[in-house]
Amino acid sequence: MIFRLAPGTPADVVQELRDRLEKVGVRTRLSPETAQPIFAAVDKVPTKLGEEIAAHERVLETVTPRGAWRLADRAFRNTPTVADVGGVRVGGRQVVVIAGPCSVDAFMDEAADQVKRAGGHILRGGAYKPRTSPWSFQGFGEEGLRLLKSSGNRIGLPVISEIMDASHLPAFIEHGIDCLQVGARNMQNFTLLKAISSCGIPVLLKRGLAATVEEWLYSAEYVLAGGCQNVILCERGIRTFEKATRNTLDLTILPLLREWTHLPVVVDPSHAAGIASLIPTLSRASVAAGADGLAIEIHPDPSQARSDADQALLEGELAQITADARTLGAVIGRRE
Ligand SMILES: [Mn+2]
Repeated sequence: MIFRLAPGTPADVVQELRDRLEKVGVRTRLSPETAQPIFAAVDKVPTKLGEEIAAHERVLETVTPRGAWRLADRAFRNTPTVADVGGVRVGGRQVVVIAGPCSVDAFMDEAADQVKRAGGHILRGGAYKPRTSPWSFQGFGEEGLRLLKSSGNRIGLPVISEIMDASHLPAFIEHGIDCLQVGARNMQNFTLLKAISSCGIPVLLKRGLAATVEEWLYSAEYVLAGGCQNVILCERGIRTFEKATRNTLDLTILPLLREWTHLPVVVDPSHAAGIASLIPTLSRASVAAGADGLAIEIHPDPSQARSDADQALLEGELAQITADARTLGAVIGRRE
């Protein structure tokens, strides 16, 4: 249950109400919301006590979350979360474009220049690659993180890279990676989610290949529960019976997530489609459906990309997508 209190309620009153729950073994968590005090009861609230607290003069309303998540629920914040990724606001008015090569490779610097020229806001690049086949390119590892950050620094953009194992976290911290991407295959790797949740770095959580929205929000709840406020959801296509595309982009859940959670949502049309020519259209559709950002794979010479060559776009195509995102964003009221 989530208790939403009147703006200006003194902290000691909030604490007193929480204490009444804590005393009977109900854990509570305070929202980081500043507009008004909001707290959640993590465990089941005894009916009579719940009614008593709801009747308190400072309690405006009580909300029962749709699932057993608490911190990810829309009611836990007054205004939607805006995640800060190295100074770039994800979830604000601007549609944020995350772009770069699938894997960090010898073209990293050139790709970074293209992302910058094309109007991208965050530079991506995979250093540790979760590949379906063990014989496929596995990434440059820590050296990839160093190259990515060096490119990001040179062009003045924050960087994001996928973390596959908690033992790699010190390297991500040491190289100043601005956002940790948890890939689709690791969405329910709860050990990893717990390990990265308290390091202070924003987390972009991709939806699992066959994960429901509920399962996805529970994973987000793990990261929030560990203390990370800057959580970004990323829809990247789900597995369906359709084989013509790599995955099926599920845009239906975008307006649904707006009702269920306060977390920002970005869309990755590259991995959803797996086919370069489809990505510009899917990008426009994503922005129209309310995406806070787009994650796009590009490569200066797709024929030489070490992974995901079929879905890599060229600089001009990325520039068109960022221009379209700005135009469409304005049409739907996201003026910068
Ligand atoms: Mn990729």
